Amino acid sequence: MRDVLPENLTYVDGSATGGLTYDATENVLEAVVTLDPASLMISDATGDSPAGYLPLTTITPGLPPLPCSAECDSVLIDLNVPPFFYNGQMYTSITMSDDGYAVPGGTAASEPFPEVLPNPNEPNNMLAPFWTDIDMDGTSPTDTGGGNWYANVVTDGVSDFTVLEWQDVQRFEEDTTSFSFQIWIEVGTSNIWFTYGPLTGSLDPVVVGAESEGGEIGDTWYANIGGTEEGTPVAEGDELVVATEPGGSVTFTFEATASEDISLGTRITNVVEARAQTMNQTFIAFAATLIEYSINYLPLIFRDALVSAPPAP
Ligand SMILES: [Ca+2]
Ligand SMILES: [Ca+2]
Ligand SMILES: [Ca+2]
Repeated sequence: MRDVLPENLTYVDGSATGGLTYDATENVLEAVVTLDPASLMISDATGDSPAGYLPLTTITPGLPPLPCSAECDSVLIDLNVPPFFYNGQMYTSITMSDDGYAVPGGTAASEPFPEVLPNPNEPNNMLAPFWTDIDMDGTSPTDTGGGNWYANVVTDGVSDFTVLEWQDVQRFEEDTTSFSFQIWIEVGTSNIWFTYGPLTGSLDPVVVGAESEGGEIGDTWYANIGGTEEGTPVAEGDELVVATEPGGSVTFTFEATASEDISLGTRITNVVEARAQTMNQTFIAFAATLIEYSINYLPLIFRDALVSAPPAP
């Protein structure tokens, strides 16, 4: 962080806080600080999710599946949902992909081939309980594949949850497979879980993970790509929690005095440059202060006005 003081300001000695130091020769305030990175982690939450895997059609008998295309493969569906938070941001929409992931805030990117997360390749901001090439039951009478997707808002009487579900879905061209899993999002919070029902078939390939909006941070709970595995394979009954922590912050303050000859109506603009060493990016911020009044200090004259109490008799 670097702040070259405007010429008509004078730094007040000793007033800088937050790790700022003042260099009088250049009239500049500078600080280099290390902030806690933001984090996004998936952990075991077996027994701690709202209801584990609970088919939406069990909660609401007769609930229709979400609409789909003739093939119901390589499809995205945009859903408006009650507000929730993910990685420090509020969202009121989410896009589901047939391929076992969802994207808070939406995406136009459909990607059947899973990659270890995080990954800056599109799609980003992924919540991926079971990313693999899924082929569901489409509207065409000759369509291959199987299974359906559902979404609903359910309540346990205390909290409301947006639940996204892939039910008995097949992997593309593997008609003996059947996978059931859900994303649970507690409305108005950042509480997000992945829950798993029956998973029949090979886990190759599949990625279970989550990542941030730019794909910079994230976590992979399990990946199996061409038989190369990392993490713990998911199984029926598993419950995972996706936890995000926003990054650290720092506040700098200092005082400065405007020079005496500054005229009313002058706007003092202070420009601050902040650079993130890891991102190779520079951010500029500025504050403009309008001088609207001036005060003339009158000399104060102290007189010897203390009156001594008369001595005790
Ligand atoms: Ca299909
Ligand atoms: Ca990505
Ligand atoms: Ca697919």
